[in-house]
Amino acid sequence: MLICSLAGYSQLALEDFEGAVWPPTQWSVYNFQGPQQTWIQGTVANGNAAHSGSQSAYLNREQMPDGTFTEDFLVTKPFTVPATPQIRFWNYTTIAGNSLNNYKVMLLPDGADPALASSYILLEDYTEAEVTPSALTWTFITLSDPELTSRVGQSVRIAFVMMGDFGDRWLLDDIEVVTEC
Ligand SMILES: [Ca+2]
Ligand SMILES: [Ca+2]
Repeated sequence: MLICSLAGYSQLALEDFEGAVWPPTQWSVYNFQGPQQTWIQGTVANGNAAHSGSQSAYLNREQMPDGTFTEDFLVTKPFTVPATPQIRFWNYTTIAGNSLNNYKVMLLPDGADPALASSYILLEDYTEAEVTPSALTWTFITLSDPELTSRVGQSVRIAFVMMGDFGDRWLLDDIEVVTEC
């Protein structure tokens, strides 16, 4: 454990979305497709779930023209990739059964324009059953990826992306990037 704790470059500190500012400082929200809904602060007071405390990140579902899909990005602040990096997050969907959304974790390389969807590199593509086997239950996901590992010491950002057509709603909480021990 001692070796692990000393191995660190700085990492992405745990973001619990409990702050008053939305999005959290240096985080970004991009609404690339689907004009109505975007990532907002989820609050228990407004009927949204939270894994920690009383707030989370929340993206509602949106009706789209057939054959087209929403594309909403929640992007972390820049951080230096630590040794043996692992992305960790808790997530939650709200409707039982597969609502056919597509969920992605993507990487924004150092110096790339965060306002362009084409700047991001796909790390992992999840079906709804993979991210949340059960609706209305918080599920913990860990992701280690060679693309991220290849950038140890570089400043990057991570994007959480949902695509869908009136599928499910997605909530995220307690996101961090750490050295895997
Ligand atoms: Ca929280
Ligand atoms: Ca569902």
